[in-house]
Amino acid sequence: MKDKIIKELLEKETIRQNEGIELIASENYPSIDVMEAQGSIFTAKYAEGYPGKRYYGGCEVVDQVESLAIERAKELFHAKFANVQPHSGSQANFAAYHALLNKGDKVLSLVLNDGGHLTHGSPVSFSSHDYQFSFYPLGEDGHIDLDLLKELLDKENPNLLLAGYSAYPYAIPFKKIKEILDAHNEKASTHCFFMVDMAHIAGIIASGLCENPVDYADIVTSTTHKTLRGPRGGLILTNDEAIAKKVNSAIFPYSQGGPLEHVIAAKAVAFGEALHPAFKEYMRKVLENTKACNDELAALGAKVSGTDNHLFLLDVLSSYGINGKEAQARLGEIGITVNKNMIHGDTLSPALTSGIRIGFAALTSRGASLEDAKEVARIIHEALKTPNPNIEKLKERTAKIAASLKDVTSLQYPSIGE
Ligand code: DSN
Repeated sequence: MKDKIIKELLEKETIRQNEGIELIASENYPSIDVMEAQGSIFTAKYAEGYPGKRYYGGCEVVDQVESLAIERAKELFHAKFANVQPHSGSQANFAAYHALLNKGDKVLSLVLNDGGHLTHGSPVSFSSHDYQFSFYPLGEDGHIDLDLLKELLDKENPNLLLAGYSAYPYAIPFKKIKEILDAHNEKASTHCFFMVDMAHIAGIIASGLCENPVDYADIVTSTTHKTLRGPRGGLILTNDEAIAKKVNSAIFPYSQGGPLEHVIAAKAVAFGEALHPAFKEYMRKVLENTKACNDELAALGAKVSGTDNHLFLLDVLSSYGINGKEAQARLGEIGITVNKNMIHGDTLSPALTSGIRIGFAALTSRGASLEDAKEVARIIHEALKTPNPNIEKLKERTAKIAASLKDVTSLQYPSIGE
């Protein structure tokens, strides 16, 4: 690369990622094949429209790329229709709302502090400006309270019920939610659609290790770069042809222009990797590592959420008397990257928080073992339990784990496309 400044920054970031322990639950390391597709000449092509119906000439090759991505996405999630063009999860959610709702319609979504996403009705997001949001809280045990959800559905009579979250460590009972919604819809004056944002757990769903929301929801949105381990981008799935048509128009021409065909090529590669049986083994290891770290911290006396998926929440305020912001900074000093996160019933502001969110999708992609996951727990505990831990010693322990893991720029995963 000729641009010296960017080259240097790229090298710095590669070192940071290789020498650190990445525990942000929404991050992951794609394969070199995904990165090769994403950095390819497909970026030079304009292709407004959809395969076979483009506004530009010369789309015969990108048509094949996009069709392959669509077919693989459908196979992976057992969906009848897929739109692979959303530039991000937020764009996917924007289009999904537009496909199902009229401006001003009512949406029932999880209380944001309990793990929702900005596009799920935050006052600072378009979502709360275009639609009227009301919220269902989690039950006292931090799990979805189905009785309360039923009550709120009947009370609020929304046009859309939204499930799927950013910081929820437990299995989501999609089937039961759908049963409750069906019972509500039988007697309600307004039909309520069901939308699932599966961004965080897409990889777990693809592996068949939890319920598949595509079987129950009218629309499922996702990102492709979290547990699914693809390029940064979005995805929308549905089994309903009429909704699929509305989704396509909501993406192009309503909210996006030319699709990012280089990213769509990378999505096709990632779907091909996720369709390979080896991906299920990877995902099993992610779940095992996450649980091992959670359990080790619990054994050391820390207050953790427990986990059924790729993440858990550590209550640093109850466990160590510090807030999430301080914990994030302290762990950052020793080479462990996490994010501060609200926990259920949090009394601190989102800028401080009482917890941190810990996920193992990324570290497991680098080959982290159960022993590594337990050692990470012990390092976190040592780093947070006293105000003045031995930073240098803890840094050495983190560096030792990182050095034993695979290089983030050369990861290769088996694919059905081989
Ligand atoms: N920013 C993502 C997360 O960290 O969960 C959600 O899009």
